[in-house]
Amino acid sequence: MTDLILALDPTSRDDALRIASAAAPHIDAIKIGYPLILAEGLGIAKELAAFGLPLIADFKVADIPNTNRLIAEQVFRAGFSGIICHGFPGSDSVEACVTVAHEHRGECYVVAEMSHPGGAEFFQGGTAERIARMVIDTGADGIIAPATRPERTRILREIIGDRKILSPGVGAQGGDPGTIAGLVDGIIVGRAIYEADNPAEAAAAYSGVRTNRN
Ligand code: NUP
Repeated sequence: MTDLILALDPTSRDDALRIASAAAPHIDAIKIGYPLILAEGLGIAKELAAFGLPLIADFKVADIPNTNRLIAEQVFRAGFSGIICHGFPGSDSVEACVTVAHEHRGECYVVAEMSHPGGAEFFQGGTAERIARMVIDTGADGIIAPATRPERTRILREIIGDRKILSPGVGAQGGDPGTIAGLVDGIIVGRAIYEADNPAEAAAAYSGVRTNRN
């Protein structure tokens, strides 16, 4: 089954809670990051965790191991169940996030290749593949790989085996849910749900991917 993960990037608490509430019956997890947290504060995490769904912190953490550890501890203390970090700072930095995540029975995902057009500039040419191998070596739970380039995500799947792939880029960035769903464990959808006239209906439509995992 492919999960549907709502990327909740509105910058007002009221909009975020209204949309999360409408979408909740149709989604498997919520992901928030800088837009909502910088606007409304870290306390929003506890309010969203109350929906009873996994809550992923998309901070793309990318610092030295000690700072990554300090950041990850705040993330899990705030009520998150998962964290996204970058791989390019090195395996020791990733390990710091993985260790804290697992101490809290949470998950750590590493960005292997980004979904926007510029994501092809630095992540391709072997980097994404190296990061995917690092996920195996560090015991991380999975990677973030692009729905906008299913052919790249297919290559990364061969490297990471049954570790998870969460895939942004569906909807607003042009990725097709039907094409990517069979390759990944979760699709991440933001604007196509939270900017829809009827977010519940949009979430229900994207939740069709749940039947598509090969
Ligand atoms: O490579 C990535 N692409 C991406 O869009 C890694 C991400 N974490 N994201 C995030 O996924 C992005 O920051 C946003 O929160 C979400 C996609 O949102 P949307 O394009 O569906 O609105």
